[in-house]
Amino acid sequence: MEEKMEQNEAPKESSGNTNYWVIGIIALVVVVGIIWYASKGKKGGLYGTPAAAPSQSSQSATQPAPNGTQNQTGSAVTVKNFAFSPADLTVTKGTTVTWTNEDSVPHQIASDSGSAVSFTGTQMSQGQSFSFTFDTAGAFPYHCAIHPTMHGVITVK
Ligand SMILES: [Cu+2]
Repeated sequence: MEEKMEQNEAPKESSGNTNYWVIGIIALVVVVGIIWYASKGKKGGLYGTPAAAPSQSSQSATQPAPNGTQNQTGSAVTVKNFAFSPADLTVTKGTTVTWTNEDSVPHQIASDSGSAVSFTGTQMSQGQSFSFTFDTAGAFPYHCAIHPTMHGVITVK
């Protein structure tokens, strides 16, 4: 009987100690939280608006986004359904334009006879591509040598 009494009392004491620990830890967390929040508020007041610093990155977002994701430094034109997409592409000087044929029939990029820059590729089967780097500013019309009704323009600035 006496042993049972001792066993019952023991958990009571330990649980009492545990409660003190929990209260102490909670109090510590609250105090640290208040100090952290106060110091954060002070910094914001001293240094003004910290959100103004990283606004410079939005200025360089004028580059045309390529259709595909194959080449990072160039621009992509998709040849699909007997059409160029985009048919009118504007790039900066030095940009490599890559045409990729997604049709089951072959296509062939060919600059128009009046174009100041000549760029004519070989026949592209499905999945094949042709690349040309434009180093001269101007508007350069092209077509498909196999299907003369397909037209496109590369504008270099
Ligand atoms: Cu074609």
